[in-house]
Formats: sequence, structure tokens, C-alpha cells
Amino acid sequence: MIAAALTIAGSDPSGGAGIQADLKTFHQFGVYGEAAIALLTVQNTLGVSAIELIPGRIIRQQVEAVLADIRPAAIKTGALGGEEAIQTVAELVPSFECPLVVDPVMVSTSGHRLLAADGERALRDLLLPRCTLVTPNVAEAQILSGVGIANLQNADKAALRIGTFAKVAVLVKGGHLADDATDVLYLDGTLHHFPGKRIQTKHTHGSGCTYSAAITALLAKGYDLIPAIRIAKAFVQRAIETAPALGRGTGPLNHFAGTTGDSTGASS
Ligand code: PXL
Repeated sequence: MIAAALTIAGSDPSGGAGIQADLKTFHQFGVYGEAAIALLTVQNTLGVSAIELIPGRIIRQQVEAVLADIRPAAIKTGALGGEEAIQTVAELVPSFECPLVVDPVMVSTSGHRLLAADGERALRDLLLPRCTLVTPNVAEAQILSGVGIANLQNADKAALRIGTFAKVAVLVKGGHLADDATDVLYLDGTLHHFPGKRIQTKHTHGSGCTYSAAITALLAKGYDLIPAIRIAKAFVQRAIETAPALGRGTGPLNHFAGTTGDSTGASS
């Protein structure tokens, strides 16, 4: 039977980030994609011009409808918008009965806030302790940990701190680190490093969404966390390297990139 995965996140009508990136990524990994929408953005590759939050009760009803019918084998969250949505999802977690990946989206690639200030506390106190893996970028890891991050050692410290207080696995993504693009995983008291290539391109719109969606798809297929991260990272790297240069701003990745763990670009 085909595995299903659910994303609870925001809509990006230009198709490169959010729900749209998650569904394309699930599909590319051969996983049946389901999507509960937590907010709408009005945006294209040049930026976000408006945001409309979906009421918590509608988010809850979308998730409950999915859980009552086509049960996902893994779930991820993306942009949730604020405290109400985060509290709603946190309350639903005990009914998930599968891994939960939280991408703590706070700011869009173009610098637009996708989480109100009240949401940061709710994210840290309500949602993080209930997830399997949280995947902050450097800016988000700084906010969640209180550690200033300028290098890999700082990223290690931030991952350790978040993992220790929330008692979850933490993947601090190094894509924005000055030296290289190494990611740090804190898992059960141990730090692991995933070296990456720094790719010179402006087309990175939705790379965080795509990465966490790829991890979620692989967890839905039964992969353990470390191989899932390794394969997902190789996919995102290839998707950035072969980005189709669409749009007049920060363009999307190539969601048709190969999904195997090696770097040949071959599809599974
Ligand atoms: O990549 C973060 C992100 C998440 N969700 C939505 C977005 C973005 C970035 O632009 O638009 C809806």
C-alpha cells in the first residue's frame, strides 16, 4: 500500500514553498500527499504581499477529516501563523500516532514574518516538546535557543540546547552559515554532522519546506531519521543545483530532482 504523509502549513500560490512545495516533494518520493492549510499567502518569487490566517477550528476540522479517513504515516508542519494555530496543532498531536516533523517557519525567504511574536513562545512551549524532529535554520535556531550562531560550533551548541530542553531531535540547517552548509543533528544526546555543498545561486525559494517535506516523506516510508536526513539533504542539494530559474525574483527549486541517497541524480 502507498504511504501517505500530511502537511499542515501555509499556501504559496507561486508554487515554490509552503504546501505546494511539500506536496510536490511528497509526490516525488512516491508518497501520497495530504495538505491542511493553516494560512494563505499572496506571493510570487518577488515576495509576500499579504497573509490571511485560517481559524484554528477550521485547521482542526481539516486535520480531523484526514485522520479519520486516509491516515498519514508521517506529518509535518510549516508556516502556522500564530499562537492559535500552534495551540490547535499541539492539541491534535496525541491523535497523530506517527512521526511529526516541525519546520519552525518564522520568516519567509523574502523576509516577511510568517509567525506572529506570540507564536514563538507557543512554538517553543507547546509544539516542540510534542514533535519527533524540529528543523530550524540558523535564524530560527538562534531564536529558539538564545545562542548566537556564527559558525558550526555555535550551531552544535544551539542544537544541544534545543534538544535538551524540548527532549526532541533537532536539525539545525547550515545553509545560511558563513563557512559551509553543514547541518547539525542532535539525537538522543549525540551530535551528528551532515556536510553540504554551498551552492552559488539565488534560486532557493522553499528550500527549507522542501527539505523537511523530503524527511517527512522518507519517515512515512519507514526510514530511520539519520538515513532519511542524508537522502533528503542530497535531494535538496540536487534540486537547488538544477533549479529551473523561474520567475523574476528568488526562484523555486527543481522538484523533479532525483530522490536516491547518492549524488548521481538518479531517481529511485
Ligand atoms: O520557506 C518558508 C515558507 C513557508 N511557508 C510559506 C512560505 C515560505 C517562504 O516563502 O511562503 C507559505
